[in-house]
Amino acid sequence: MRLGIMGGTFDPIHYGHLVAAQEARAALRLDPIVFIPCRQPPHRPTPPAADAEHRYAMTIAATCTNPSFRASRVELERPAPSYTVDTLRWLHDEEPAAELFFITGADAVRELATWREPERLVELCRFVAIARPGYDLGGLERDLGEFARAVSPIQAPGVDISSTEIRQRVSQGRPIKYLTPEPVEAYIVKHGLYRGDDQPDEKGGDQGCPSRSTSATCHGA
Ligand code: DND
Repeated sequence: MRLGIMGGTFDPIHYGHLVAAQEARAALRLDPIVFIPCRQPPHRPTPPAADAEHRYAMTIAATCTNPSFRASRVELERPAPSYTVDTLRWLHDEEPAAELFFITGADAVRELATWREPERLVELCRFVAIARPGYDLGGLERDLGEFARAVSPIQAPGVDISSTEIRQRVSQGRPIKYLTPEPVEAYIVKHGLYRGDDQPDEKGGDQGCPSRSTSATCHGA
């Protein structure tokens, strides 16, 4: 099995993440691809805007129509911070015969030497670096140095969407339609995420939102 892993904060997940995963899947014949929202990203100074359970529910909402995509709670079940090396060790133990491929933006993988236990990381998996059109792949190899051998760059269509922009748009009352799948948009509205005010959200409410039990039925990651 060639197992793709898409790790992220997913605050919220959007079409940029989904296109990147799909391109990696096609280019390297990966199946399945597991989306793993982190509890607390180790490299960000501030905590995510949305609670980890909300980010997980949105990840399920975005991925459950693709038979090759899964969502996993593995990093939600561990205490923060969510180090990738711990997740890869766990996956390696769970699926010893699987080849592991960690999918990440080319910008993010440039910082690989600063991740926790980078030498162990490159033993456990191959990194798939998603390069958008115009990205200088020569520069990437130079910056990666000794780790370049563990990275497969692939060119992907540029989908210029960021979670930051989606959060800003929501807080300003601007549209996010067509930036993220409709069920994610509906989830954000329903739970009042990213509004930037103090209104309580409806987490755990009874109005038909994705719950843990329906998620498991949908995905079983
Ligand atoms: P992000 O916070 O960048 O996630 O975290 C990415 C992953 O790296 C997480 O699993 C982190 O735990 C892990 N990490 C980072 C640094 C250190 C360590 C681990 C460590 O263990 O020491 P986002 O939700 O912002 O983005 C998810 C992925 O999608 C990223 O790789 C990002 O570059 C990529 N991305 C896009 N790709 C193509 N088109 C777009 C994209 N927007 C984000 N529009």
